[in-house]
Amino acid sequence: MAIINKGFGARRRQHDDRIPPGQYLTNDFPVLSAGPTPSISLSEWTLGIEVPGRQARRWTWDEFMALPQEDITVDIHCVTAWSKLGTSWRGVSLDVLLGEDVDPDGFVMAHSYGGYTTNVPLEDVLDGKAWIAHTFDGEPLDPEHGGPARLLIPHLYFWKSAKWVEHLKVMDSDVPGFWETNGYHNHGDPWKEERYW
Ligand SMILES: Nc1nc2c(c(=O)[nH]1)N[C@H]1C(S)=C(S)[C@@H](COP(=O)(O)O)O[C@H]1N2
Ligand SMILES: [Mo]
Repeated sequence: MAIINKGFGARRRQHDDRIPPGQYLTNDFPVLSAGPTPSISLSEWTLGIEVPGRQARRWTWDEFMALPQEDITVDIHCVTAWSKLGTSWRGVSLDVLLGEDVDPDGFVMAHSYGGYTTNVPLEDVLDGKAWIAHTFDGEPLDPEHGGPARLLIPHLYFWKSAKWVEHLKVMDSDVPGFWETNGYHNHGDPWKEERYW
């Protein structure tokens, strides 16, 4: 009886309506990196933002941590088909970092320490949809998972959530990033299964 109930429960969980099509649930936190994990000390870490027509901005770790912080609990979805529900993070909203007067018609290229890049439309990172996260599950973000800080765009496949983010460049036109030039979809909405070209 117990076994039947357990099996039923597991099956029900796989059909959770928080899991996008073609995804399976995992409770692990797999590490997926295209290269080695860069080691960045907090004293050398900075985060830059470039917006056309504005002077470039750069925050040190202390300045970044002094910005308004948010606690975020979200589901995340990797294109390799794992989804993880209810992950909890702390970080700074891109609304704070980009400012209110940014033209939402643009695009953003995230540049990481180590050279990784990924592109997203600005509208996918404004209005409470994206953060630079430095804490996972109440602990400083592991280097393997992008520490000191990573982009978090939970409503897109997780390759858009650049680990070890170093600067964000706002652009008037769209330019593909690392995976987007290597066969991944330009946008990456898991609910539309925008996986590969
Ligand atoms: N800088 C950088 N960011 C990255 C990657 C990477 O290789 N380098 N991999 C991406 C991919 S494909 C995924 S699925 C997630 C994996 O994040 P995780 O290792 O914390 O699970 O990070 C994304 N961000
Ligand atoms: Mo991925």
